[in-house]
Amino acid sequence: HCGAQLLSAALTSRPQVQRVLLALTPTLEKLQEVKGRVLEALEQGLSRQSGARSTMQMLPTFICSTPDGTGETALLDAVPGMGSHVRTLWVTLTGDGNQSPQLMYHVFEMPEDITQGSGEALFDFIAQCVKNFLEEIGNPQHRLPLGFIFPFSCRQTGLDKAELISWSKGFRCSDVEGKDVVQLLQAAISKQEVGAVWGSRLGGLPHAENLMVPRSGTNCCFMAESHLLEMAEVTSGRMCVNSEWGCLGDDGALDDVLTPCDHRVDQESSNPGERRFEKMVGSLYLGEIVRHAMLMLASEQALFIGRNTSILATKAVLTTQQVLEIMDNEDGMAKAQGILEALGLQPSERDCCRVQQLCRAVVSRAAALSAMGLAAVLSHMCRSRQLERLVVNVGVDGGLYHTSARFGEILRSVVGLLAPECAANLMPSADVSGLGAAMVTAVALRTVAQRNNMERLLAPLRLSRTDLQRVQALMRQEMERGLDRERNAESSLRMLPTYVCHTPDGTERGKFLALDLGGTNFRVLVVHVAEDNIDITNEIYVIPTAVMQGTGEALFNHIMECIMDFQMKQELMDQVLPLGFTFSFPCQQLGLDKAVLLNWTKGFSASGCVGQDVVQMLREAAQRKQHTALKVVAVVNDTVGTMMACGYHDPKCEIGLIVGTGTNTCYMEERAKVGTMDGDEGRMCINMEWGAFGDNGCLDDFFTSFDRLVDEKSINAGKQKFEKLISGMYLGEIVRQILLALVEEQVLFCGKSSHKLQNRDIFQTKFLSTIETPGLALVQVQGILSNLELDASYEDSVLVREVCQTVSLRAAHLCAAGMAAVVEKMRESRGLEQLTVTVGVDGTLYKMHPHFSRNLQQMLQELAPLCNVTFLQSEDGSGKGAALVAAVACRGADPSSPQ
Ligand code: 0WK
Ligand code: BGC
Repeated sequence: HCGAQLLSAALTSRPQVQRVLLALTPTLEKLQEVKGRVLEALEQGLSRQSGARSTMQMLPTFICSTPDGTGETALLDAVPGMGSHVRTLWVTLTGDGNQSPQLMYHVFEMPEDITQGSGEALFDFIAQCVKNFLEEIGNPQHRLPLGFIFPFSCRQTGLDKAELISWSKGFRCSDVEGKDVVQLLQAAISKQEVGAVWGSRLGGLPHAENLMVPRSGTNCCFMAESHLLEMAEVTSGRMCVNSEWGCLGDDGALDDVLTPCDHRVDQESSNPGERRFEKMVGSLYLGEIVRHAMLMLASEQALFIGRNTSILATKAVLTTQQVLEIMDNEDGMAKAQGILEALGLQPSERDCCRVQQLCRAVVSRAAALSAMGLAAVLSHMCRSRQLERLVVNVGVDGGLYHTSARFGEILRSVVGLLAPECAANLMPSADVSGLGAAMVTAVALRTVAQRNNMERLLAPLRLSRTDLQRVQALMRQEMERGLDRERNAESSLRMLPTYVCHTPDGTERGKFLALDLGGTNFRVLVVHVAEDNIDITNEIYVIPTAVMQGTGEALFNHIMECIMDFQMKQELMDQVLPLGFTFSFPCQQLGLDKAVLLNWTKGFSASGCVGQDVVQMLREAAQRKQHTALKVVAVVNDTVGTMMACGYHDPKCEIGLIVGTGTNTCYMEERAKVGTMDGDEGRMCINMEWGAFGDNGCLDDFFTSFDRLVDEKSINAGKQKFEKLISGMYLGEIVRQILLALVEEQVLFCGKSSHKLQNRDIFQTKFLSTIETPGLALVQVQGILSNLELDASYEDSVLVREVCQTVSLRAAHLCAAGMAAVVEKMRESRGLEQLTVTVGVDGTLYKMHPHFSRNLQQMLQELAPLCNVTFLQSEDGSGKGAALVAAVACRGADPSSPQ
């Protein structure tokens, strides 16, 4: 309604006055339109390419967190305030949610010439103020972190590194622009031998994500999504961005809002053409705008008619403070009378009324334009966070906001009109800048401490290239030992011959039953291998944990019930189809259809199975069920099944890799290299059982305390060590252990864990895939954490994501190191310069994790550059592979069919 009042006042005035008041009262449509331009400038400013062209510089501040109420610190601030003083503060935060910070401060008047003198003199003056203040507060012995507020536009390259871009607000010190103001103050402080240590450079307000400062100048900062802030090279989380929106319009984008008065204020300013927006809303200029409006109307005989108005040609004769007084509803007219008389203008009542209208129009416009700018920032935040509705606190400081209720009203209401999708809670700030710098320094110290603790805890999980080459060499050594009849027992790799000597050649034919046990799901399949395609029908059955960990008899009974249920449903009860059995556990293969279980893995522990022929156990279960329609012709490991299934489509597929619940690899080895078997013609597929790599201690250097905790609490402690660093059954648990440690160290969730997080396996590996999904809004990460009853802040989500990334990257790299050993072995076994080979791969982790496969392949290329390795994801799982092995077995058994 302020706009309406102004409009009605305008419409009842003399045309000249009308013209000036209307020009100073942009309509809502115009504000909406200009908001669109500001949004464009804002997003342009964020991007590296177009950033330089934008009038919104969007300067990174390297502040990536807002205060969380923890972290006790005593700090020192130095604030060269606007115009004529430096304020030094001693702030103690007591970690009580910053409810009662203790503050002591001293304001040092700054001699006028300092603002126009040398930069060295300015910083020496500030350092002297700090020294005097420390003496005043009794020179505390312990060194204090120092926060420094420098309210001029700077290009920040670190929390404590900022180059002055340009002076403003009347400052003109030489030899500072383009220099790091932190260094300049540091040098001045060292000259003074002051005890204070270093902190940060920008101020803020607790719990507010935006800070808007309609002071002598104007500016706004906000917590932007880091991945949009290309100059900052921080990809996750948020970072406070200093918009420097004072320069809006320097490219002409506000020319349709600027009035002749604004142009005159600009021409008379010390930096014509620059900071046009600031010159319309900053309190340094409002008095000048009104003066020029009065001057213009006086020259058009619409104000102070017949008076000598030459005084109005004098700069700064009307202050913004006076403008605010004249606006006052109660005694504004009297104030106007007094002020204008003091200027010798002998104002009439009408003159006073019109000057009051001008003052109100100029201040209302400043509020409306600030609201338009803030609305653009809020809409950007809402959009960039993919939110329907943004609810945010905005810290507002500045004389204009604090002293003019009308300014605040217009700011609030116009923001609501221009950004209806945002609920912005404007929080007036008392003494914000001093406390703000203290907050920033406290937050900086907290985030630096958190970062250091995070780095220290995660460092053992970050494997270097040398580490990975060592793992590769260890894997190779264990492979050689495993293939050597004499040294096989020393190796943690069993290198089990599988009796599969060929990969499919496309001549396989027939209808087969297949079982696929050992992964996430137990599947029964009927596979029809025809000339031009393979037709598969399958059904997934659950193996309850009680059955997995019960008796062997019960387990195989359960398997038989599933087979019979499937045969029933597929009307196969009367057909005795050859069956291929994918049994994804370490087995000593004694023939294509004979395999003795060596030990269980992946949470299975059914009794009475280890040391038994699993095919025989299945046959006995069939007998117990009087079921005759069962003819097992082949038992294979899931890696072999996967290799065969992919080999059917790509003859170069000679390796099978599983990265799922468990992990393992098989590959086609030269028979001559398999010392544990007779014969040296052709090749033999070797099931490496690489999950057990390191069970003999050769990998212990790479085992972190978290891995040891996961292993100790597993049902097969000391076993499957490599698997426990890589596979889906364990990654979530490793992350959980790390989160517990980070909570312990006060790095996460303000040191508060939850009952749920104490539960084993509560942090599922699929959470890693979700949390690491590119572009996933961190609010969704907070969603996963809140389901674990963890009160996660935004920063917590960023840190949790980093933990997940570190754990999954290590897993992918360890897999790459293992695979590099395999392909290099094959290349050398075959005496090749270059090896070209395909890896058939399956497993939920490999397939579902957003980065695992790429990270694995990239590192493999680096570790095995002489091998050109393609990864082929298996579509129908290893059941198809088992059927193909069965087909080969049947062809072998049929003397009439070609071998
Ligand atoms: C699908 C294969 C199966 C294998 C599984 C491994 O058909 O043989 O065991 O992948 O992945 P997981 O289900 O453990 O994630
Ligand atoms: C088993 C392997 C299997 C792998 C992938 C491991 O735990 O020992 O036989 O290939 O999991 O399923």
